[in-house]
Amino acid sequence: MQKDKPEGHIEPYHHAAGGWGALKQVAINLVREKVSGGNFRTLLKQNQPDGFDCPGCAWPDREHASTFEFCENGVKAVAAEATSKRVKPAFFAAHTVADLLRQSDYELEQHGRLTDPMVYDSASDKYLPIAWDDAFALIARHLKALPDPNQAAFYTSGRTGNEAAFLFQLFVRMYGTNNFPDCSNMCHEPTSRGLPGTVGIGKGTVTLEDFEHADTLLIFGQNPATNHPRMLGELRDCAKRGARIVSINPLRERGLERFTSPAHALEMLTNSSTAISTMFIQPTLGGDFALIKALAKRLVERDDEAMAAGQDGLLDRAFIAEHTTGFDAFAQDLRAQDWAELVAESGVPRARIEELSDVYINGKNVICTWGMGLTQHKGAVATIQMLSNLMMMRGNIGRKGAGLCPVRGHSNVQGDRTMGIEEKPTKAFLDRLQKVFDFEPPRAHGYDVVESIQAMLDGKVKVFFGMGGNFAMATPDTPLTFDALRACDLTVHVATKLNRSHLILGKEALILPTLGRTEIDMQNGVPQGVTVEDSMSMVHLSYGMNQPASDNLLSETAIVARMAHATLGSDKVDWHAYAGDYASIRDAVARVFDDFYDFNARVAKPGGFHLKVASREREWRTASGKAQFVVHAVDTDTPIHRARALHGERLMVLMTARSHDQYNTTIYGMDDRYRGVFGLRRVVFVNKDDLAMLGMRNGQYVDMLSVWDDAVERRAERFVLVEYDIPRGCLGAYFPETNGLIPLHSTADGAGTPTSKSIPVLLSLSADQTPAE
Ligand SMILES: Nc1nc2c(c(=O)[nH]1)N[C@H]1C(S)=C(S)[C@@H](COP(=O)(O)OP(=O)(O)OC[C@H]3O[C@@H](n4cnc5c(=O)[nH]c(N)nc54)[C@H](O)[C@@H]3O)O[C@H]1N2
Ligand SMILES: Nc1nc2c(c(=O)[nH]1)N[C@H]1C(S)=C(S)[C@@H](COP(=O)(O)OP(=O)(O)OC[C@H]3O[C@@H](n4cnc5c(=O)[nH]c(N)nc54)[C@H](O)[C@@H]3O)O[C@H]1N2
Ligand SMILES: [Mo]
Repeated sequence: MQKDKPEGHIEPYHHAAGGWGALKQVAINLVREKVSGGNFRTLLKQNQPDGFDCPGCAWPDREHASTFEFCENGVKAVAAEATSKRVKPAFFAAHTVADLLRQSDYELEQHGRLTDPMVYDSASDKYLPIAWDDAFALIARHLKALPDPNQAAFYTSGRTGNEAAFLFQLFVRMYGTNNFPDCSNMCHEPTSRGLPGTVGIGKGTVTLEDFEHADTLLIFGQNPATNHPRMLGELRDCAKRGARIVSINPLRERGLERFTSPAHALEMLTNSSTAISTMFIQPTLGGDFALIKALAKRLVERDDEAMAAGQDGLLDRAFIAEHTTGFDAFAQDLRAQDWAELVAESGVPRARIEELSDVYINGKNVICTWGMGLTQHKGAVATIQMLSNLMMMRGNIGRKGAGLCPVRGHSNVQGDRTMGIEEKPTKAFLDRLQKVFDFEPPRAHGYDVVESIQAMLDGKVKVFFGMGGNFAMATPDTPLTFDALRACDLTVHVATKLNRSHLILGKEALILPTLGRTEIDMQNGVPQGVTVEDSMSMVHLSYGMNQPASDNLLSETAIVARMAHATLGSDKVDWHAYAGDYASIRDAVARVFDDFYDFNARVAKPGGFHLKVASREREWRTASGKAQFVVHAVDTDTPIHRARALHGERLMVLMTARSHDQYNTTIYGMDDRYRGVFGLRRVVFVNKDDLAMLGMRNGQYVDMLSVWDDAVERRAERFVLVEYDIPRGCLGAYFPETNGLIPLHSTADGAGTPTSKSIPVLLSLSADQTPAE
């Protein structure tokens, strides 16, 4: 799908992350997007107390800081929204959908901002303009015609602000379903499902202030130089203070090694940099569970030795006694655990495990952070629970300078969940909604992302509504997902920019263009602010600064309100009143969620407020009222194990991750600077010794065939082999080009997250070895 540019080349990156290279890229992006002078100023307001929240990632800001928070990829996200390029009705008049389908994801993105609501016309195979009221009438007609509300699914991507998300879930539940597939199903779902079983709540326990007091940081499965660049600034400060930072990542990410802070003039002028990671551990893909269990086992063993020698133990016995249950069974399981299995499954030699264990034990205040490297695996829930166990053993939860830090993706993915975008809502939440809004909410659990796709394939879901995102490309099993969407009676996408999902049509289809967070959202003549919740549970209010990309855009909140009015009428809820004054939505939120008391008053304060996370306060919302140690065995019967048993060492495990120039499915450019890849996306990183074993050479083209227990053939073709510092048996490539290799049914146990980072594949040389044009 993605056409590689002829100038594609590989050139190892030897500099620090950040620095002048990042500044240069900022300038390039502003020019490329033709961002005008007025909108330049927007950038200075990014993450400022009186500005807007960055639509890039969910990393928090220091007090919504007083200094300019610089971030290359935040600028890219803003520039992409503030672009002066437009996709007008004339554009659609000039292109059939079949034409547009031939364009790459990169090309589709480059056309600019959507300006008008459009409806698909099958006679001409084109999108035609439609009046907003007609669009809502069309949606209402379809929704009202469904014999069962569960035949509709309502997707949310994580940029949607709290106000729109709250109103959206209220509408959908009043309509009658809990079918809320959302991007977190593909992202941190294992965190949200795993942590409640150990510490009672599926959120992180730290705030930025804790980073000032941590002496040890373990960074699991994350590439912050690309995906959370502002996190590097925080890590830099930790490193300067002498904190130990360990990266645990199969791929030796250059961006985790050294960082030049663009916010510090001296570092920039002297071209100096700060070393970030003092230690780099490279487990095999999916080996983290065994590695973390090994650290826990080593800790118990050393504690047993110390106690036998009459010394102080190494466990936080007071914490364990007062706050936890299940420790004895957990420790017994660790003592009985075979070392050889842990070493083999983690891919980390015993001596390295012991070194890492020493770092953990010597840390007085330890923070563990993690990203997609832990969550997108079959055993992700168990891995996250094991990490929680490890932290609990030394009381590293609910204490200053220590704690659990899942690093979320989309800027409001955590807030959307808090607002009730949840296919498995709790009874308490539904009861409350029922009381406040006087209706009978649906009680049956709804479909997540993968289940929604299956339901569409089975004819059980006929209407798909996407609040943002790019459902067709972000999800696994691409050809099947396309079939699923095409089987719908109606597909609707609320979007800022054109993407492939808009071209994978149900029998009828709509594109509804919306305001971005950087734009002024005027309702009844009053500019409205929206709130978001970041990865550390800070809730803040933000106002757009730019003129809207078109006069014919509606805010997401207005879209929900008008769709709700058209479908349900306004007898029970005055949708227009809510959409006319977002503060009134916040008042409703406060009536539904106790933790949002005085919402409007508290969020008016610059920087907002911290939403209570009970586990941070050592209040355990588990069944026992205590934090729970959970026993898990190493899983040695996974699709990977089974495929390896069949194919031996030629079976490789592939992970799919982000390049530096993409935002999920949005391709901003063709480079991955820190990994030294330029002008190419179809690359596959491979270990040198595996190349020799396979009889292949760096630079050759290969096809990937994924090997699952079903009989379906899933292939991805013509990827360039790039020799890289990655463990043997492991491969890395970018998504979404590789999503077709992942079957719908391969998901994380207990979370439903596609296993995007453990795909068993076989490589073969492509028939055509001539370089791309
Ligand atoms: N610029 C930019 N920013 C973004 C995004 C973007 O696409 N572009 N996406 C946003 C979103 S939605 C999200 S969820 C986050 C994602 O941010 P990350 O969590 O950093 O996501 P990935 O790029 O998928 O890469 C994860 C890292 O995990 C490592 N990894 C892969 N498999 C394993 C494993 O088995 N074990 C370990 N220990 N490591 C492993 C990879 O080498 C890689 O360094 O970023 C958010 N921010
Ligand atoms: N193989 C593989 N697959 C993955 C992953 C992986 O690591 N590997 N990562 C997964 C993860 S972590 C995630 S979060 C998902 C992401 O899945 P999604 O959230 O569905 O995808 P995005 O690419 O972030 O969506 C981009 C689109 O959102 C629209 N958009 C942007 N801003 C706004 C806005 O303010 N409002 C509205 N309404 N629309 C807007 C634009 O039209 C843009 O084209 O992908 C998942 N898929
Ligand atoms: Mo994500």
